[in-house]
Formats: sequence, C-alpha cells, structure tokens
Amino acid sequence: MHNAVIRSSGLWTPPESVSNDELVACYNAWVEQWNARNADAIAAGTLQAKEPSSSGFIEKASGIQSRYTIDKAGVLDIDRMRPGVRRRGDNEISVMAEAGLVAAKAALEAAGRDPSEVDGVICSATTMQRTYPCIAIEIQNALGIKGFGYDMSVACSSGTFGLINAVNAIQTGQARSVLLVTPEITTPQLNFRDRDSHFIFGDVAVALLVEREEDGLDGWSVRNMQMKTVYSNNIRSNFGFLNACETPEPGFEDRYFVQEGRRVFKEVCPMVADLILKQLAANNLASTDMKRLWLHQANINMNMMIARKVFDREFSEDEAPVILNEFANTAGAGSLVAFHRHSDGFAAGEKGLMCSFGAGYSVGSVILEKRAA
Ligand code: CO8
Repeated sequence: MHNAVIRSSGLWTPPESVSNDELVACYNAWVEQWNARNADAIAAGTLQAKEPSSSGFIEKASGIQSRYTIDKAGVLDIDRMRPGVRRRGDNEISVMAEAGLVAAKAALEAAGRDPSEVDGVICSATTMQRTYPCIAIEIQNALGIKGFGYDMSVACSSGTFGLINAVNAIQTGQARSVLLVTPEITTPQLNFRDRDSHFIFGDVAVALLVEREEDGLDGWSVRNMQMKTVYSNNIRSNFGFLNACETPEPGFEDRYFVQEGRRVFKEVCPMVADLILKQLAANNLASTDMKRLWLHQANINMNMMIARKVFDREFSEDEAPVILNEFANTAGAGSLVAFHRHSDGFAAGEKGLMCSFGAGYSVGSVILEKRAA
C-alpha cells in the first residue's frame, strides 16, 4: 500500500466570459419576441406569457455573476442561444481533449514533471463528447504518455470520484503517477431558453497530478476518501445514445439538463454535512482541524449552509472559498477549481477538505494534508 499525494493542479478557461447582464438582456429580448409571436394564444389563455429573467435574482439566488463559455456569440445570439462548435475531423483533437490538455500540461509544469513520468490518465466529467475512443486516451496520446487512460462520469462528483480512482491506482501500486483531467464543457447541455436554469453553468477544465508520496517532497497527502450515492431524479438529463432510436423521438428540450432546484437544495445539503461530519469523526478529526473547505460550487447559499453545519459557527471566506461569481457551476470541476485557486497559505501538517455533490445524488469527500510548506 502506497500513500498518494496531489502534487499539483492546472486550469483552462475559455477566453470569453458572459456576464449576468449580457445573458439576461439576450433572454429577455427572446422572451419579448416569443410573447409577441404568441400574443393571440396568450390573450386567449391557451399559452402562458413567459416572465423575464433578472440579474438581481441570479446573483442573490446563486452567487453567480458571470460564466465562461466556449462560444459567447452563439450563447448571446437570440436566434441561436447555444454555443456553436465547429465539427472537427476525426484526425483533429476533440474539444474536450483540447481543453483538458491545457489543464493537464499546466499541472505537469507546476510539478516540474515530464509526461514520460506519468503512467495513466483518467478523464472524469459529467458528459463525454463521444463514446469512444476515450477522451482520456486521446489526451494520453497527445501527451505521449505510455500506460493507460479511461473515461468516467458521476455528474457533479466527477472530479472527486475521479480523484479517488487516481488515488486507488497509486495506493494499490497500479500506477506511480496519474493525471486526473476534468474538462467540463457544460454550456452545450444548458437550455439558455429556460428561465429557471439559463444562468447556472459555465465551461472550464481542471487537472490534478496524483503521485506516490515518496516521489517528491511537496503537495497534499490524501488522508481519507468517502463516496456516497442515493438515487434521485431531481437532477436529470435524458441525453444519450438511444435518443436517435427512441419512439416517440425526443425533442431538443428533452436532451438538456433539468432539475428541481429547491428540492435538490433541501435534500443534498443535509446529506453532505452529515457525510463530512461522520468522515471527520471516523478519522478522529474535528471541523476545527480543517483550515479550509473546497466545496462543490453549485450555489452560494448551499455552500454557506453546508459550511455553517460543518464548522458549527460563522466562518470567513478564506475557510470556504467561493468561485461561483467568476465561473458559475462547473459541474464536476467546481471543488477542484476552488482548490486550484485557493490552496495557498497552508503550513505543513495543516488540513483541508475537498467535497463535491450533485446529480445522482452523489457526494465525494477527500481529506487533504499539506506536506512541505
Ligand atoms: N429571474 C428572475 N426570477 C426568477 C428566475 C430568473 N432567472 N428564475 C426563477 N425566478 C423566480 C421564480 O419564478 C420564483 O418566483 P415566485 O417566488 O414568484 O414563484 C422565485 O424566483 C424563486 O424561484 P426558485 O424557488 O426556483 O429559486 P431558488 O431560490 O430555489 O433558486 C436555484 C434557484 C438557484 C436553482 C436554487 O434552487 C439552487 O441552486 N438549487 C440547488 C441546485 C443544485 O445545486 N443543482 C446542482 C445541479 S448541478 C449537478 O448536479 C451536475 C449536473 C450535471 C451538469 C450538466 C451541465 C449542464
């Protein structure tokens, strides 16, 4: 059995970001157009007029101020309202591999490692651009890594569940060094014409380099890992390979992300806090031993509620950092991006906890301990 460490992390963000005001202006222009087009049916009471969205609501309900997207022009084009992606040839790199590769290279560079020192690549994300060949194998090939690569997916817990798989590979001796890559290209799965959810997600890619502890001095030792899943339909996407064969054929809307946001909020927060508190107790730790929580970034009020339950007191932003304002919800990448952006200021021996939660339902929680300062 070998101890595993997170040696380094890397990030990719698309060059363009969309503010709440820009998103809302486009949505509201479309609503006006839709209501005018359906004025007769609305007047006759057979259709309900659509309500406008508001930046104030979005920021208050979610903490989101902007989100990155792979195509701002497409998202803000009232006749399109979804990102445009040029179809790439089979010999060109895929969109997900391209994004993941930038994050992976940044993680390697941060650790001063060469791809030849890595044994495997795990690509863990909410949705894969294609079924096969694996995106992970494409990234492995682009980096010239020998060994193995595979894809996996657990919605918003993809990052932490992927990390747990990488750590398992190190602990069992299957690999000495694994790159976990989480490219979350979420905006194509988002219905930008749905008032309840059009603001929620953004695109990003993050990577962690996970190695044997003894292969370096620095990084974060992985002290404990927990996973929990409970079946729920409250966050759902019916997009899948059977869509083209289904009778009746699903409409475009059926293929998007949908959720019962309020129910998710009420059911997931206690599940997460309970798992974290039990995990700490089982490891003879208290919340006072945690310098920082790197929580999944779905909603600021959810994060506040979970952190308050775990700390059992008011806490500072430094203890539970929020990246939602800049990134929005980046699905499986959220807690890893929070870690990447806010892992400074730890002395050797100080601990923090990375936790994701979301569709499934799923919770993944990992206790980390800083090695050399
Ligand atoms: N503008 C203005 N008003 C609005 C808007 C809007 N855009 N939307 C809703 N309202 C109104 C409603 O009509 C309602 O009005 P009224 O009170 O008059 O009925 C009022 O605002 C309140 O509406 P809600 O109750 O829906 O608002 P909430 O306070 O619950 O906030 C949230 C909505 C932000 C969605 C919140 O419920 C939330 O964040 N819940 C948690 C959801 C969550 O964490 N989901 C995780 C999903 S991510 C995941 O698991 C991964 C899935 C894979 C990702 C795939 C990528 C696409």
